Amino acid sequence: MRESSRVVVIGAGPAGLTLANLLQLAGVGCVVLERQSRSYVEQRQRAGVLDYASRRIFEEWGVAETLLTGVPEDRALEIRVDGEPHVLDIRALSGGRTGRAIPQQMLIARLMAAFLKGGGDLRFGADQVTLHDLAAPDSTPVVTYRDAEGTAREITCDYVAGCDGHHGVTRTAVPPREMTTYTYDHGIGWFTVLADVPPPRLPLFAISTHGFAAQFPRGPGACRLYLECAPDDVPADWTDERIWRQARLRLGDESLPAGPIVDKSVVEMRSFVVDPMRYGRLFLVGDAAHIITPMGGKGMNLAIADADVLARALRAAVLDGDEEPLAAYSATCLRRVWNQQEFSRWLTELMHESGDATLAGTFRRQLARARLDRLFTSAPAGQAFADLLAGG
Ligand code: RFL
Repeated sequence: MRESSRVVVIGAGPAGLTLANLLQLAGVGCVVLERQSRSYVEQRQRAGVLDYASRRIFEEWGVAETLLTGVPEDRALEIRVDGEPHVLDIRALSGGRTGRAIPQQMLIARLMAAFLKGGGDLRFGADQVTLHDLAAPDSTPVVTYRDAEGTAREITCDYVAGCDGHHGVTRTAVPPREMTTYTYDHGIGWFTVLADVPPPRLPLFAISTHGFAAQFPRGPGACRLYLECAPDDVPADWTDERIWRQARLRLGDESLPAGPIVDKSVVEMRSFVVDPMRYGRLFLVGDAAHIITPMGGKGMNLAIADADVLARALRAAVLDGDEEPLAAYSATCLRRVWNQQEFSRWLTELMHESGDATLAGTFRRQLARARLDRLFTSAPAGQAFADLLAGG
């Protein structure tokens, strides 16, 4: 089966579905190929905060109402130090540049519904996706795959968007000599659970000598807990009893209610960036090009920001014949990516070293505590933090 499309988007996560919607709004034709089923994609729970920069992207494209109606503002957060609460008023510190607290799967479901309502072509169960002729000077790319019925298909296109996450296939189509890869292991582990218990009033970071913990709302009746752990821990090391005992101890809240745990995993506390995020007519978007630790909540937001830059560049290339924005795509995105990697690493150090002295010693713990104190007492320090949370 042979067909053609301007753009083939590989992957229907936040990157792929944002890009697909923006291309549809721009009048640029695309086909989205997703390996998994629709229900799998709609139920995958991960991030929970859309930052201000992402909200602005959806506002600028005129889809904020469709995607964000009824979604609460992410207006403040609590940092609890040895059981003592400190509330940062992010709305005031950022001058009103707040994000929205939206579970990733809710955003995915809304993006998918909007794309399909607009007549979008989204194909689930696409297996064995393979890219050909990405950088050939005298031919255009071809994407081959097997559809959900097992039929071999072939799509000729002008551009391919690799939105297939960190373990996808598109990045592997790039010859290693064409890309520089940067990786960093943060040397800590994070054990995370999703639990059906009432969420905290505010997103909560907790610092104590027992180790770092965080608790974030994920909708009205659920929360995500993160617990610092040994880098080689596996989920089986964490019984439900141990999870709730450690959560209560670290959050300094003996009355924290336990409840059903619906998912347990160990998060890779590793960062990864490729440069450039382009090879010929293939453009890597989101986790396919970079991963960041969940500290700071930037993974999904970087994916949305990349998609915005690429959608604008493809619109210029396809509708106006102007390939300059495409030439600038990688550098434009990487500037933001490195800024957010720095923020995430800074926050990781701050939150972990101020509690657990076995990580970097007691001197570094005192430095981290001084930095924390500055956040609570210095308006410019609080504003700089809120500015980074806002993204951009
Ligand atoms: P995704 O979400 O991984 O989507 C990629 C899509 O591509 C599909 N795919 C393929 N399709 C076709 N052919 C192939 N060969 C394919 N291979 C893969 C996949 O099925 C999938 O549908 O990447 P994308 O779109 O770049 O989005 C990235 C974000 O999902 C990611 O950065 C965040 O979820 C990271 N993250 C968090 N980000 C935040 O901003 N805030 C958070 O609080 C936050 N918490 C988290 C997280 C990620 C987590 N995990 C499990 C990695 C918490 C966790 C536990």
